[in-house]
Amino acid sequence: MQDLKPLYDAVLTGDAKTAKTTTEQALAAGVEPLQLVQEFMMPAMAEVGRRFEANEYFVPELLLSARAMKAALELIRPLLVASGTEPVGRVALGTVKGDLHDIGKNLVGAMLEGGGYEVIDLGVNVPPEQFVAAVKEKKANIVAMSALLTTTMPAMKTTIEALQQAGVRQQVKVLVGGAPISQRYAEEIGADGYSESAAGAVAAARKVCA
Ligand code: B12
Repeated sequence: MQDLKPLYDAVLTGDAKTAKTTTEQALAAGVEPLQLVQEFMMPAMAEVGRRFEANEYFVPELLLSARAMKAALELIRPLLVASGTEPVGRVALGTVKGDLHDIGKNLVGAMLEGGGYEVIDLGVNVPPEQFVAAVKEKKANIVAMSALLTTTMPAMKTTIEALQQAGVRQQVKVLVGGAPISQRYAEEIGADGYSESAAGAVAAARKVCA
């Protein structure tokens, strides 16, 4: 198999151009898209996080790495998405209020689409009212929230409360995820499902809707 360490290095060093060309070459050579994400891109992002924590990387490096990851993901995303089938459910997906991290959310969205769900991507920094509106107006039957900051985790609870207050909590299932989230936290705030990975998000969606 082709040496894919350059993809890992490109994400780690924030080299979007190389991330894109290596991904293109790997896909052309028949490497599984998910393998690129799980074995090279995500470990590189994890190392970026470690360096940030160790004060070896700062916000500009994070941004460059995020941009490189996005460039590669743009090529991979369409390949994860299934085509032509009736959606098995409609998901309102967003990163909660105050939080701008969207790499994980985008991956979750692509996997859910690949799993046959219609995804309404509300973007980042999504206030509770916007999730409520998506349920009411777009008839989403799953609300999927992502949070990457310990300071924005409580916005998940606030959103669940807003769904309750709007009288729509019973008609939706709520999924939560993101690096600081755990099964225990999901249960604590009254979410219906949790997964630590994008692949697991599809299984979680199926489970809560079963
Ligand atoms: C890239 C990055 C950024 C980029 C984000 C770019 C972008 N477009 O997303 C930028 C530079 C903007 C950024 C900014 C900040 N960041 Co930042 N960032 C990261 C970093 C390095 C990687 C995150 C990432 O993309 N991971 C890769 C993806 C694929 O993983 P993931 O998001 O966890 O998603 C997976 C799962 O969690 C799950 N999942 C995710 N969402 C969902 C949802 C559902 C429903 C389900 C089921 C599953 C699921 O599936 C995904 C795929 O498997 C992390 C470190 C880390 N290791 O996580 C820090 C990190 C999250 N950031 C951190 C911080 C502190 C910040 C800033 C406050 C820095 C600052 N001083 O300004 C700001 C906050 C800005 C804001 N208001 O949001 C801290 C958070 C600490 C904490 N405990 O809260 C971290 C942990 C770094 C650290 N170790 O200190 N950041």
